[in-house]
Amino acid sequence: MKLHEKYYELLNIQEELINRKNVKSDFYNGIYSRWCNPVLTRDHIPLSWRYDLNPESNPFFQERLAVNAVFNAGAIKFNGKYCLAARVEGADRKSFFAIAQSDNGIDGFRFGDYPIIIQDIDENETNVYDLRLTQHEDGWIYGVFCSEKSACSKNLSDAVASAGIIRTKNLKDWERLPNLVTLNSPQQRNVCLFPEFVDGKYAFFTRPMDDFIDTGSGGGIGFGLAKDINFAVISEERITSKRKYHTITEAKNGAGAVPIKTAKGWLNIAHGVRNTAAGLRYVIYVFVTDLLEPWKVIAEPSGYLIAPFGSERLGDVSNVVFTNGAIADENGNLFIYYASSDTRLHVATTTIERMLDYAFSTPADALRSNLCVKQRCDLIASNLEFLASVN
Ligand code: M1P
Repeated sequence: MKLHEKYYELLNIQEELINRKNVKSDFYNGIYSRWCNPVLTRDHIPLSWRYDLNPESNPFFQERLAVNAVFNAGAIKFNGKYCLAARVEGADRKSFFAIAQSDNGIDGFRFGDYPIIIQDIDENETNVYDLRLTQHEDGWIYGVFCSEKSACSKNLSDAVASAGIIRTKNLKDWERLPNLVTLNSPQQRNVCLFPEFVDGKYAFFTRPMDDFIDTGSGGGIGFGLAKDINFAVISEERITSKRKYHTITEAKNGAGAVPIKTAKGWLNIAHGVRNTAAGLRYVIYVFVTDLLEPWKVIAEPSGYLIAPFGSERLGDVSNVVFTNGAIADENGNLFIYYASSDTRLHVATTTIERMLDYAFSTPADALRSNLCVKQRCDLIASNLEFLASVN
């Protein structure tokens, strides 16, 4: 029996998409480069995940299980390949995870044969999303993700979010562990495991929240320790990067990529959310924490690192950029994978050196217009003086 001719047509189009070379865009800020093409979109999803290829059961070659979006991805370098564990959202609104690999981290990402299969430990778990991949010093690669279920209240949108944990040694076979328990926070999202033990324990960034959407009394990104990863329990969450009035984190914030160890501290690339008349606006920001006391912020440049730009502004959830994965190469190159508007995934490239310069030399948020304009006037004054000295 022959395959439908449309199959070959779509396959050619997809091969062109995957083999398309990415090019740096002309965006400039001296901190990172943007790239013209997204690294992953729903059009990268293999046809065999969407179509029934058998003409007998699919005479019209209809898409049987459509994919709505490919976005928020965990990231890791594994066997020399740049590997992304993307959030794939079906047209049915349920998300799952799938690994795509590339040789250079900026283009050529290709999905494997199957999505990640996660053991079902709770029949009420309805959705899973935003996997953060950690190569831990204990030898395992961990994936920490949001596990969501209905709150079973009168409001159908009320949900309960917790942190699910899986682990693997080969990115193929995954073992599921019990969800993280945070004794003082009823809900958790954006939980992220550090790659190293802290005080001999597993260290996490958490996001204490009272409610599913609003963090309520949750004051920012938390830091907590768990003795045993097989039954991970955090009894105390210390707030690290705080939410602050009239800043990019006023409504909420959350850890993003797994903390990156540098000579000057743990480099953290997180997200901040503020409310606007047009809804929530998500941006990506940076803070650095102390190497020995990773709950202590030692640098937090004001404002955002990445905000939705140009066509990134539009999508299923517009005005959002979000990251949950970055890869730091041994030579200091850094690949930040960020999604725009919950629709597609991009890469921004930079170096650890540039990011540390950005983190430690950009002034902190002065928190008031009066003081912020003073910061700017100080910059202008020193520039005018410098220009006069060089002319
Ligand atoms: O829609 C924007 C983001 O919303 C959530 O992030 P947070 O928990 O900070 O509100 C997540 O669902 C994330 O996946 C999504 O991109």
